[in-house]
Amino acid sequence: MAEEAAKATDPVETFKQLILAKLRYSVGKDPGNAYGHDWFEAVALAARDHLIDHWEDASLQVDRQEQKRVYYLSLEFLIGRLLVDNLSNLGLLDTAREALAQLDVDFDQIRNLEPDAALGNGGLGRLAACFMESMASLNVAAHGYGIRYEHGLFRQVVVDGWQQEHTETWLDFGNPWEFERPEVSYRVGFGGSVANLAESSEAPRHEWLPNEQVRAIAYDTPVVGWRHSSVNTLRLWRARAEEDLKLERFNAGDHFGAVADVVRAESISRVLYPADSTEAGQELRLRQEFFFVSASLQDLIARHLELNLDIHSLPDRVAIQLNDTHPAIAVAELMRLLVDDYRLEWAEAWKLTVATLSYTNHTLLPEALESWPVSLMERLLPRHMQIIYLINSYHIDSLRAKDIHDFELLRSISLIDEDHGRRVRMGNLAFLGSHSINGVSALHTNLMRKSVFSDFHRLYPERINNKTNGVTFRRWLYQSNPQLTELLVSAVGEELLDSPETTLRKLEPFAAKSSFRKQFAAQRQHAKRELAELIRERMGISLDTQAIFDVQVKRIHEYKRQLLNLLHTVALYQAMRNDPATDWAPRVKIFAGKAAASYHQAKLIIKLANDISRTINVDPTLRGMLKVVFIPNYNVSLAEVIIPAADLSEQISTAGLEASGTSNMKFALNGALTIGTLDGANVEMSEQIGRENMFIFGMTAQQVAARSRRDLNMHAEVAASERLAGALEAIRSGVFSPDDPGRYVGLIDGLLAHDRFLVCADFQAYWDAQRKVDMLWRTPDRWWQAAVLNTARTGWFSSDRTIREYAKDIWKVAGIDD
Ligand code: B1N
Repeated sequence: MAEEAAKATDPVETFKQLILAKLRYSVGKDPGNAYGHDWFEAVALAARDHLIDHWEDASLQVDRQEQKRVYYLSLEFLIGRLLVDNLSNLGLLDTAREALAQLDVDFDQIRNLEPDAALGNGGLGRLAACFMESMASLNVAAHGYGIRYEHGLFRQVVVDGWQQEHTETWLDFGNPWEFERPEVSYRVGFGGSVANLAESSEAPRHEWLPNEQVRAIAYDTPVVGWRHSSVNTLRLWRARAEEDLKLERFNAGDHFGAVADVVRAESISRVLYPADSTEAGQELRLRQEFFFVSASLQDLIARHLELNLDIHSLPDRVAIQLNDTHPAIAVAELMRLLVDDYRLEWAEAWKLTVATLSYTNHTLLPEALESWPVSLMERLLPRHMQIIYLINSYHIDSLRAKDIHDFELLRSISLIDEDHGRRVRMGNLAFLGSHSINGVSALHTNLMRKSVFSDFHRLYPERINNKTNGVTFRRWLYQSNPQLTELLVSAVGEELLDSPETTLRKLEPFAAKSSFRKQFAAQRQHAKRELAELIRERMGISLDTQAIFDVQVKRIHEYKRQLLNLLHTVALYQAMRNDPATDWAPRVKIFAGKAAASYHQAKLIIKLANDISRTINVDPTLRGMLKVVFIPNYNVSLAEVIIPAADLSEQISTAGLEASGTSNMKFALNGALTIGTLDGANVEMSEQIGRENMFIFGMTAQQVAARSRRDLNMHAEVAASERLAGALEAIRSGVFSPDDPGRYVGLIDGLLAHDRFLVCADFQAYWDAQRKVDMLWRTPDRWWQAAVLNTARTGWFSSDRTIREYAKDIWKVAGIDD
């Protein structure tokens, strides 16, 4: 009897019974005939029950305490897998592991069956996911709003060294984390005309009469904070046609025409645009942007009014953060709702809009700044186009009233670009409609003040502020690197788990302890063996885990300079071959990342990495001193395996072009040393970690800016460096592409003639920095001392710190946990 009673209160036993119940009644299987995925689903559903209990409480509490709510509008949420994240934040990870073990199921096998939710391209989308987790952990009452893409970022397959894109199908087996809310649905209009309803004596009144309506259906995913502090909601919208079938057409025999509207409407939430730091620029993209913005604004206003609050109090209870300009149409849509639907005076509506909205800029690259042709806007969103014209003219009037008449200034801050075929500048719209505009690292914010928004900054000097990015340590340390976490906890105590930002610093003295350094290095060995095993399984390449694991994983983009890394690889290869007797530090060069499908140069760089890998890996003269691997299909779950295994983190963008970077922080947190330029958040990392514990090289942003655009011919640089010339010539002449010797002629000649990203100009400095890497590697005491200090001094880059700053400075939300 006592045994029975003990069993009933044993959490492992309770969780086990819950899993079995889910398996039987929700999945419809018995343990005897369940597949791995069935078990995954049963465990996820069991975890979800626990989430729900906390979820309801959290929402009621927000209303009772009259807390201000934060709405994070983002076209991307790069979430990855959720099982371990949720279990570990609920404090159920060990319980679940043990319960499954008792059922003879291997937890580590089933966790890998969860598909990645890849609803984002790269850093911007992953930042949104880290922020959602941090907001829940800090008890900020927040909703994420985005699109529930049926297909996330494409699956990258590498065939004969070339990238191919395949549709990603994360929803094939359903999604146990989400709740469909068919009752939460809004109409979103497109096209049509604008009616003027005013009687002659009244003020003008307008009504938009769209000629197309699409339904937005809500899908909610609970987001639980650390130690289930609170549970927030990620609400993603799916597009549906108003009518499933035009029966009249169908009966008339037009079977395709009968569903044409369905296809047109539902294409809005079909697929994520695979553009990262480049403009997507197509009509469907604008439809996606307006679709999710309109549904989200309607939803949050409805929630506000349901609490019996007045529309005038919107900014007191609501803060809306625009993640880049992708949701910038919110400025015009909120104005339309306030003026046309809620009948507010223009001036009052404008005051509320600016007080409610704030905007984060993530890039200064001119090719990434969004603008839409006026003609497209007029056709798709005629009322919004009118409103944009009105905002623009009221703004210009207000400046003239302040005696500002400078034509060039007025031209540069205009919402309409008149020079490139009349386009609406979404950055300017977002700036003007927001009370706060922030950059994502100190350098980036300063450059924003000096470049894209310099004129706005002169007019509104208080608006631009900096919020340096951060990453959630729960995912990027505790979950992805449990061995290191355990070691850190053994050194500085359990406190690390709850307040890593302060506790990590206590690790500093351990950097001087040889026994601790050895344990730190042993942990790295463990992670390297796991990665090597993955690479052997997937690619048949075996690696020496004693070699430096030198890693560059991120989107493939010219400004990120994977090409610089490849030139170094080739130059190192040639040096090793010429001088095999030298005691070279063995290296494994690891690359991964996706290229936008239409970005030909980036795809050629992937091919080059694969060509170089193919040649070098089989060269017997190297005796395994150098290996090159390009791991296909980089995504969040692969990052979780790669980052803990890195010795060297490559953050080598042309200075001034990477707004922040966030993988740089994840690598340093896990103890990798950074080789990098003074770009983005690398600058602040070097301040926190100490330049002596990193390998900083190359031109500064100032030097890059000073180099004239006409002066990008690199023949002088190449003539001055035999090493660089040798590497370029080997690639150009087909050493790595004997099957197609001319493959890289254009690439290399282009680089010599016009090296926009200054690859050649930084080559020598990069080479020298890499030799310092070799030297430090040969003195393990010093290497591991620096590695420990990297981990110890990265606490500031927690996204909890970032979110606290947003909460205090921008959203003005009170009472969050410290
Ligand atoms: O945002 C990250 C930064 O850490 C990176 O430095 C920055 O490159 C990245 C258009 C973008 N900027 N712009 C984009 C993404 C998708 C798209 O369609 C632009 N991504 C970034 C987080 O701050």
